[in-house]
Amino acid sequence: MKIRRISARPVSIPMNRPVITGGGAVEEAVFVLIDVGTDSEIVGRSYVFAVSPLLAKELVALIEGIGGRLTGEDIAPRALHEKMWKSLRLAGVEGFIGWAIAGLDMAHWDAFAKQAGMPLYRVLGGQSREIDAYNSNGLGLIGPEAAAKEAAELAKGFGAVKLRLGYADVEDDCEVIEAVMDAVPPEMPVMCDYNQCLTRSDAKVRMAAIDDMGLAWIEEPLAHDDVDGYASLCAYTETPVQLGENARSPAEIARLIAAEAADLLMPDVAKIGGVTPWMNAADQCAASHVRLSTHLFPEISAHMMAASPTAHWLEYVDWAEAVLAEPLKVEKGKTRPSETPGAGIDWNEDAIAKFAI
Ligand code: SMN
Ligand code: MG
Repeated sequence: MKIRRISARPVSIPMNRPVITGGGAVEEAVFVLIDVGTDSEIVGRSYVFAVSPLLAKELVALIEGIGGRLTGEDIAPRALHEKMWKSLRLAGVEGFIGWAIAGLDMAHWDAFAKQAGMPLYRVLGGQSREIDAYNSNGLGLIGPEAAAKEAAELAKGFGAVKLRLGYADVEDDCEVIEAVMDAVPPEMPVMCDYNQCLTRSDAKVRMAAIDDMGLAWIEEPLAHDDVDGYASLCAYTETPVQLGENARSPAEIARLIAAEAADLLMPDVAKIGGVTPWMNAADQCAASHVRLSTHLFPEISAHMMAASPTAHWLEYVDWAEAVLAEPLKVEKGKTRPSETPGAGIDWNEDAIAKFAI
């Protein structure tokens, strides 16, 4: 099965609940939808999150440019990943170029699994299993009353919720944590995310205040690449420290593990460069007995989690749902990967026409 055509279409989907984090706001969900056509009927599909609307056009150009150079190649995802990586390493395969490679890699895996007639998790050697899912929609910096109301709604049908922190004062952080914990069912895990907004000294103060509040994890309190800062923070914090959504390669995951810079890891399939490097990172977490969660992209992430021995929590967001034919279902806090051949990504073309940029 050979690659024939590539298309990348930007869409902007209004969010049900904008996410205002301590590290920046996301008010509309801008995605680039990728179709890799082949010389059979099979089309490999995936999407990447452009984060900012400013970046959609450039991401489309990179995906079509990098993907276009693979015309005529066999759909062999690992070999194609190596090819893309080697052809761009002089330019640098991190950041934006890496996201384009990741989108193409995800579409290649989708096509490869479709050709095998199997859901992606089986092609990765996994088994269908229940995966714990937390609701990561909303819960931005909206104050204790609004956060409590939203948390009660978001907790329905989910195993946990995650709130964003980094209010002006540490007392505000504590107040919101208490309000959210009171609003969700007793014993429901509550995660929190600082989105890299604290300095080392701020972090010392905030960690001291929130460490005994019973949070399930504290995510990205420091700049994501402050490996030494994280190593000492992990040593003095009782609550597990979660990190990894900004890892740009499996090598970065290896460094975080070696430095004991995180108790838990959650690589992002796009930021790390695709399914191929994500599974490499997952294997390192398994080898080092580190619990592994996902970041965004819930549909394809469910497949990768089903093939990951230390799978922990799947991050559920509904941001791409409007343009998907079959959104991921979460019931009673659990999800499973889709059963149709591929990664479970199919388009709702009417919605795409409506949200096209
Ligand atoms: C997050 C990432 C990207 C956009 C909004 C929020 C956040 C998360 O770090 O982990 O969900
Ligand atoms: Mg995060």
